[in-house]
Amino acid sequence: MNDDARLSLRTLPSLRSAEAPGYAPGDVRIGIVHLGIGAFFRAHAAVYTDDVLTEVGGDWGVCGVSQRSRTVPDQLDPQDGLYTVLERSGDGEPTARVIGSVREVLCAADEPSTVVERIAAPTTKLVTLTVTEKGYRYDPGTGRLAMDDDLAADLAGEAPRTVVGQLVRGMQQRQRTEAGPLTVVSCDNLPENGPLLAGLVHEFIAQLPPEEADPLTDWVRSSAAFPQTMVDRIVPATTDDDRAETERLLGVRDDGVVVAEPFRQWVIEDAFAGPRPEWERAGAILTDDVGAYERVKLRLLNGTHSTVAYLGAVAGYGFIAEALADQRIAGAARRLITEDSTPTLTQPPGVELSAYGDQVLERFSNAALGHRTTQVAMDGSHKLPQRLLGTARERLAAGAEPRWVALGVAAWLRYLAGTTDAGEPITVDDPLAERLQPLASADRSASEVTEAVLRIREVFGDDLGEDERFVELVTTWLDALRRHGVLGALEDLAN
Ligand code: CS2
Repeated sequence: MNDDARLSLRTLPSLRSAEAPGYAPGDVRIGIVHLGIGAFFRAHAAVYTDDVLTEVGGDWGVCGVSQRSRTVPDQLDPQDGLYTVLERSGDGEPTARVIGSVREVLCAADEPSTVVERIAAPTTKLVTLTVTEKGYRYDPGTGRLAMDDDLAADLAGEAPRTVVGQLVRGMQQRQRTEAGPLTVVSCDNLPENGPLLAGLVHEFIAQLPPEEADPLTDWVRSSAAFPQTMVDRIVPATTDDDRAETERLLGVRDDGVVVAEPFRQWVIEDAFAGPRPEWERAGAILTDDVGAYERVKLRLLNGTHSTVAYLGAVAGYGFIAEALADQRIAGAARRLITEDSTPTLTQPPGVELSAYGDQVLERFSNAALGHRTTQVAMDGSHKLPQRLLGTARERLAAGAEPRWVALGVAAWLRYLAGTTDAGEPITVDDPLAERLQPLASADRSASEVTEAVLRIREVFGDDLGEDERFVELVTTWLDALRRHGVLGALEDLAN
C-alpha cells in the first residue's frame, strides 16, 4: 500500500522544507553492514556515509541490523529505509535532513542467517558497530568475553545470537567462499574499541574446533582489520514532540526520526583491509593516533556526562541541561574537567583541552535536545571504567587525590540506591543492577556501600577497592550526598 502521508522513496520528491539526499537512494547497493542500528548510528556514521554518497556516490548503502528489537525495522521498512535527522541547536528552528544511506534493516533475532549472509557477501566491504558497551559481552575488568548461554550456543554452531558470533560466522563464510577482505569498525565508546573487538573475535575463534579455528585465525590475520575509532555526537531519545516537529517540517510522517545536536566528530584509524567510503570528505579525521582523541573524549566528555547525570538525577533534575544550569553541579563538572581529567591527557592535533572542556559544557547545556539524565545514567557498570576510573588510577599513581572522580563514583553509588533526594524512585538500568543495588542500599553505611561496590572487579578491577585514599574519598562524598543531598553537599561549589 502506498502511503502518501508517510516518508518513502515515493514521497521524497514532495518534502516541504527538509534537506533530501543528493542522490537516488534506491540506486545504491549495500557495501556496509551495521550492527546495532540505534539512534546514535543513524545520526552519526550513517550521516557521514550519506554525505559521501551525495558527494561521490559509490556502493556504500547500509544494511542495518537490530539485535533483538523489531522497532527500527518496523519504523524504516515502510519508509524504504529513509528517516530524518532532526537537528536541534537551541538557537531557533530545528532543521530536518532526510538520510538515504540505510538501504535495508534486519532484526537478527528473526533472521540470524541473513545477517551472516550479508556479512559474508563479496559486495560487503565493511561491518560497522554501535552495540553499546554491554553489547560486546565482555568483562570490562579483563577485556575478555564474559561467557554466557548465547555465546555458548554461537560457539556450538547455532545461528548466531551475539555480535561476536555474527562477526565470526560471517568471516568464516567469507573465508570459505573467498569473498575478500573485511574491515570491522567499532563505533562504541570503549577504550581501544578496535583492538578490544579483535581480541574478542580471536578469543571466540580459539574456542572453536581446530579444523575451524586454524584456517579462520589465519584468514582474520591476513584479511580483516579492526581500526580504532572515536565517535562523538549527542543523540537524545526521540520524543513525540520531535516526531510532530518533523512531520511539520517534512509534510509527511516519519516514524524513524532521530534527534541530534549540530556537532559531530569521527576520528578513525587509517587501517583498512579493503575499500572504504571516503569519510574524510564528510569531515572524518583519518589518523594513525586515535588514542589521544579517544581519551580526551571518553574522559572530558563522557566522564563529565556521567557525573552530571548521576548528580542531576539524584538531585531531581530530569535533563542534563537542567542539571548543568545549577551552578553547584556545573561547579563540580568544571572541577572534574580541570583538576582531575585534563592533567591525565595529552592534546591531540588541533585540540586545545581547556577550550574542549568549555565546548563540552556548552554542548551539554543545549536544552533543546531534551537529553535525559536517566539516558546517560544507564549502564554505569560498563561506562565508568573508561570514563572515570582510568583517570582515578592515573591521578592516584601521580600522588594526587582524584576528588572529583570520587564524587562521580559516589554519585553513582547514591544513584544505585534507587531514590532521588526527594525520595522519588529511580529505576536503575544496568546489566549488573541485581548485584549492585543490594550492595548500595541506603540501609548500609556509606563505608559499607563503598567498600562492597568498589570490590566488584568487573567495574573497579583488583586495585581501586584496595586503595585506601580512593575508598576514603568516595566514602566521604557518599556520606555527604546522603546527609545533605546533592545540592547541599555541593553548596560551596557554585561560583
Ligand atoms: C552519553 C553518550 O549516554 C551516554 O552515556 O554520555 O551517549 C554521549 O552523548 C555521546 O558519547 C556523545 O558523543
